[in-house]
Amino acid sequence: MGSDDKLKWLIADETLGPELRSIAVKVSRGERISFAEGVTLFEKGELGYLGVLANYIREKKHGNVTYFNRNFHIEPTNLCVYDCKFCSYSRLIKERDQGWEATMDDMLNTVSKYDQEPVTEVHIVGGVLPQYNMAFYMELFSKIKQHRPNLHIKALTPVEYHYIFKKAKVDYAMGMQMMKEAGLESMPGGGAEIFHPEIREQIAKDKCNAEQWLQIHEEWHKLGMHSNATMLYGHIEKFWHRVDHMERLRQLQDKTGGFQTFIPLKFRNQDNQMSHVPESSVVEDLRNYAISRIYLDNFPHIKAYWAMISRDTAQLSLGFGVDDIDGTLDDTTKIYSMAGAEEKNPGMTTQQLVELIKAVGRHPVERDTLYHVITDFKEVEFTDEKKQIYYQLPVLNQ
Ligand code: V47
Ligand code: SF4
Repeated sequence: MGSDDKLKWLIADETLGPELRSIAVKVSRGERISFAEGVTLFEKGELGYLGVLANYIREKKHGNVTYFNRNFHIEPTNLCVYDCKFCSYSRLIKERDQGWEATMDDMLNTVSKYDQEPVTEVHIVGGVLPQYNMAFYMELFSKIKQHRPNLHIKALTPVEYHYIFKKAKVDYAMGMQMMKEAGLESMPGGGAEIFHPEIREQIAKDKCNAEQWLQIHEEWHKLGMHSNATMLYGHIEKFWHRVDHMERLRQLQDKTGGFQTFIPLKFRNQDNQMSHVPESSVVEDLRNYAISRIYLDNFPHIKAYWAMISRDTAQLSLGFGVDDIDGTLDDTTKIYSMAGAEEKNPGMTTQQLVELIKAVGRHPVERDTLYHVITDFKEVEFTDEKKQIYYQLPVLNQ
């Protein structure tokens, strides 16, 4: 049975309550659901029901296609002037002996390490420290672009931008323009956490607030540029805080159209100030992906960040609205392994990612940051010879 038939069958199910049936009808007509209906989905939607709705939308938008990209991470420092309660990664400045502070040369050396690798993107994000100021990042971005012009720079979040622009006394519009001129091409989705102040003030006090986060993305979108958005869920927030978070994103997206991907981030509780808070179950994670897909009708993509959940959950998520499973990143990212993610040394080869996607009947496509197709892996079987061809192709394009 296809996803259309499954939705029709669900709507005809007389045991389904009127609220859930009316939401299913809206989805079948491509209509937007309301805030109250979003809360209803969280409170009453069972996994099977949510999966039918989310998979219907996913397949209308993307068929079976599942995207991934080839990227690497640079984390300039794990020291931070902020003290987010969920953060397992950051060491406050007073714990400097447990931290690292990469220099400009360290970071450029990391970029050079990938010279022979067919990566298309560098993702730069880390803690906030005074020496990583506006001038530093502008120089870093322009040196990376000089070294490898086709490497897409996806870097920093409104948490860093708000901090460095304030210090440099430039407004958000001017600041983002200057970053663009220096070589920034996209903004990752981090720092969003939960927007509502009732929660944000308890877990991420002092750093940029919801309005500032959204305003920086808006200024970036006004320049014709793209970004992602995240939501850190499954801790002390209530369901309606999640809907509030998505509602604010949906409204900004109606205005600018600049968001590409929504990435729900499951709260991991190892080694942080919220270790007493239990983690969400896999069922709750899948429900959350599905509701994100249903609620955010104007977001093209929903991403499961496989390094944070298990590979099995990443595979399952492809039936619950997810169409992107991030990148082949190697073990350069520490944020998640330090928070208790399943993947201690996150890294998957292209072959592993492709096989993981094919194993659940989906169609793997390697994309660049802006979702242009780099390689369609539908028919590709990995013989040794092919492996070489596919590893070499994008390098030749640099
Ligand atoms: O903002 C920190 C989260 C985010 C924990 O845009 C935690 O493509 C769970 O945003 N448990 C940064 N999450 C990472 C991020 C990201 C990752 C992958 C791809 C993209 C993209 C963006 O990590 C932070 C915070 O929300 N985080 N600590 C934790 N204990
Ligand atoms: Fe700093 Fe980011 Fe950790 Fe907050 S989440 S303490 S801003 S590194």
